[in-house]
Amino acid sequence: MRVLVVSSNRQRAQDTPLLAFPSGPAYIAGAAIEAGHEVEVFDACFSDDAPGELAGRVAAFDPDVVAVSIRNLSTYIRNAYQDLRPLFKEVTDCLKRTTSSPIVLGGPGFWNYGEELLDYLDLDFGIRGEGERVFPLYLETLERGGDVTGTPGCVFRRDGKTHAVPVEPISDLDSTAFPAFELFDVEAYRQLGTFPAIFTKRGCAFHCTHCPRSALEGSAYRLKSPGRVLAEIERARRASAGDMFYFVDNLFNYPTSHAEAVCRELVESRAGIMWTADSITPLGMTEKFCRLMKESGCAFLCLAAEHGSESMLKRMERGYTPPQIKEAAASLDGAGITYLVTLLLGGPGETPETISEAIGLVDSLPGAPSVLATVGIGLEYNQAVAVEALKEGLLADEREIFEGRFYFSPALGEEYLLELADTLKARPNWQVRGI
Ligand code: B12
Ligand code: SF4
Repeated sequence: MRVLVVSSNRQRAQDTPLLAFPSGPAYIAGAAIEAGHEVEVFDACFSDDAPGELAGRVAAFDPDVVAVSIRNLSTYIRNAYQDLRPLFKEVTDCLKRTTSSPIVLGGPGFWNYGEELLDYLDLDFGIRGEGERVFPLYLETLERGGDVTGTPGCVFRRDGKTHAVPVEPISDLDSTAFPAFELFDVEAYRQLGTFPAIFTKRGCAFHCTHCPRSALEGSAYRLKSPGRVLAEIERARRASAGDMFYFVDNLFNYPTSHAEAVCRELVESRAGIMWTADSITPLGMTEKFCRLMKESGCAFLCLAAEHGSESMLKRMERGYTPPQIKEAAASLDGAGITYLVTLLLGGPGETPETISEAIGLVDSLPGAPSVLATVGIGLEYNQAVAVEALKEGLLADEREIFEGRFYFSPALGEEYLLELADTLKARPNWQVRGI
């Protein structure tokens, strides 16, 4: 079948210091190619007239099915809030006008908000979860005229009701298809400062109160073998994806033994690539391990400290203490790895005192790291902070979350937040978002 994969994300460098590569679309495009389909992609990110160009592409390619990947629903930054859903709607409305072929939704945004997105976009079908297996399965069912509503992870509307089939996580990630990075303009992304994104595992063993990942992906790790990670990188390089990669695991360095094995594979095979990762937990960051990361090509890392106050780290269920953040920073600095520290301030329990503790901790870190501080927690489904917001009466109904809502600790008044913004923005190396 002719399959058009649309990457609908249009957040560019001017909107975010953290630009994303369309790796979800690349993985599902790779899976469809491996299953024998003819695949083209449309990447809305670099288009000034996405609906116009998409209409042209649909006319030229005449797809039998269109897969639309939906990433983040908003910027998740209170003072730079942008609701991205109308941009997705522009894309899907254009498809509805230009083709009668089925439209299937998927991607991280759809994973958590499938039902709401079908209603918002007025569409009838999408698939939650990892697409490498289920997307080809869906295509095969569609091709033989079978019932696609049995597809694992699918959400569909029928007779005025929405139905959801449970997600089936992929247990053997090594057996999945390689991502088709060659279908994307890797160079354009590189110029905006981001790189082909590869993941070495799925799942997360932590349950941080601001994050839905373990609820969605499961808390058991599903690992790619180091050999498979290397093969993915080599395949991507042959397809001109360049020599710089972004590991996009929830936490690249946890479990540490797996990250070590991946790094050793890169060293022993003399892969000669450079890489960075989002994100790194302070846990297990010995200097020996940091040296191994450096030797394997690590160019730069994002140390996701998220706080520096002992009580807040506990409350956020981060699983480490301020001294462990300091040790990790010392190891990175000792190994000569440049790093950025992230902070996530303003959650339940936050006070001006705990914020001072966080600033004090960051000030004490070696290597003068850059700091990216986000103030205010973007609420999400499957997130403990949202449950707290409901309890505190800050949300009347959970469904408000789909409209974009934030949590700010009631102990931080607007006046204090304005002052905080002035103080933090005046600091060299700090980027402050949310206030
Ligand atoms: C790494 C990462 C980043 C990196 C990206 C680096 C890079 N070079 O790409 C950085 C730090 C830059 C980043 C930034 C942001 N991110 Co981010 N990021 C992630 C993370 C951890 C992994 C994303 C990834 O690449 N995964 C690997 C790919 C292969 O997986 P995937 O995209 O999910 O695709 C799979 C499935 O979704 C599915 N699929 C995808 N498309 C389709 C389509 C169809 C039809 C089907 C059937 C299936 C399917 O199959 C794919 C293969 O398994 C996710 C969390 C997570 N674990 O998913 C958050 C996540 C995507 N980010 C999120 C957010 C909020 C942001 C920011 C807005 C943060 C901010 N405030 O700045 C920005 C937005 C940036 C932008 N749009 O440009 C949220 C989005 C929440 C939402 N529902 O809206 C997520 C989901 C985290 C969370 N809270 O759960 N991010
Ligand atoms: S924030 Fe990171 S470590 Fe914490 S639960 Fe989410 S993915 Fe896991």
